[in-house]
Amino acid sequence: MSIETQTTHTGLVYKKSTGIYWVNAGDQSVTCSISSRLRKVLIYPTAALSSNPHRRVQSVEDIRTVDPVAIGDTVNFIEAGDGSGVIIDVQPRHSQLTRRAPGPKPLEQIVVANVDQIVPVVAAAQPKPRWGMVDRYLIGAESCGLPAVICITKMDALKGRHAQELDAVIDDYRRIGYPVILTSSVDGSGMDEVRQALVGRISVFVGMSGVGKTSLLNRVQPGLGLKVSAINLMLDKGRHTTTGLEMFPLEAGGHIVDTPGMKTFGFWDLDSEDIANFFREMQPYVGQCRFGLSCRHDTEPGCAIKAAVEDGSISQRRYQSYGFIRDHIQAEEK
Ligand SMILES: Nc1nc2c(ncn2[C@@H]2O[C@H](COP(=O)(O)OP(=O)(O)OP(=O)(O)O)[C@@H](O)[C@H]2O)c(=O)[nH]1
Ligand SMILES: [Mg+2]
Ligand SMILES: [Zn+2]
Repeated sequence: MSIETQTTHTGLVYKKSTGIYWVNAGDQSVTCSISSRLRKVLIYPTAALSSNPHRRVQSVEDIRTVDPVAIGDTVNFIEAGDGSGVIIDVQPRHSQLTRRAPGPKPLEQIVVANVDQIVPVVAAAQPKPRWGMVDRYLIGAESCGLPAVICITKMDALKGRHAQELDAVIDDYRRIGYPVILTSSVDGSGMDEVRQALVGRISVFVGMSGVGKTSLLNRVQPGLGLKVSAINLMLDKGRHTTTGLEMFPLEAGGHIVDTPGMKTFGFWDLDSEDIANFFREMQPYVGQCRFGLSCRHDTEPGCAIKAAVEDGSISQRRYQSYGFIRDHIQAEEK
């Protein structure tokens, strides 16, 4: 039977691994591949495929890194009848969290589609917090127009002077309007607050390997029984227990996407001069500097953002983080 004469179904992509997509359609789960037509159309929507054979070959090569179908997508698919199917279409997204796919080629990767909020997860200790990564996720959220809630895990493992350092950073984030939830999957603290923040929404957990994303999800939604494992404390690094992305329904309503730990979070389509716009406390000062929009907010005289750092309206730490990320992107642009 040809594709045109078969009935199409609609469902939600809730899990995927290379080339395979698990689609939930009502009461059934269908394992799908994607049609090659869909790949080409989505990768190069404006390319005339038949008139440019070289480009066509190129697009097929690229598909391994840029996937046209993401977790959270609503898709139309054709069923083969044995629990498998072929995705032929992706419905328009209301949001997406994107990043630059890891690797040398500049390619976009959609981490998750139709998500309502981003939840950067960071451990209070073991591994020690990397706030620069949290700032990167927040830039990702701001640039995609999505709200973020910061979750700090392993509060039970926090000791001594680190507790004071942590308090100061938490204050920074709360002051600029990001909710911060303190949790422990060992003693269960903060779980009601996390559940409340997640209810009725589609959220995605992002963070380095070993910070406790999956443990938190297991505790928030008992019964999932997801695999977690001890991190290597000698190296103070995680070791990637979660390997694929998957979306889980929450009993109270809403969904969580658990992701494997990310070593980096590269930006897609952001220039170094855009970055201050996505530090929400800096954004109101953009354009107010003596050199206007060409100010890098670095050593220029009359910089409105630096003045705000000096009078305490913008935190030193966030300003340093801004400079570091801006310079990093600028180095990549060269
Ligand atoms: N002390 C303490 N340990 C925790 C807590 N949450 C998680 N852990 C431990 O941290 C380790 C890593 O937890 P995971 O939940 O697998 O971390 P993950 O962020 O999902 O890691 P990836 O899947 O690799 O990205 C495990 O040994 C957990 O038992 C916590 O709240 N307190
Ligand atoms: Mg995990
Ligand atoms: Zn400036």
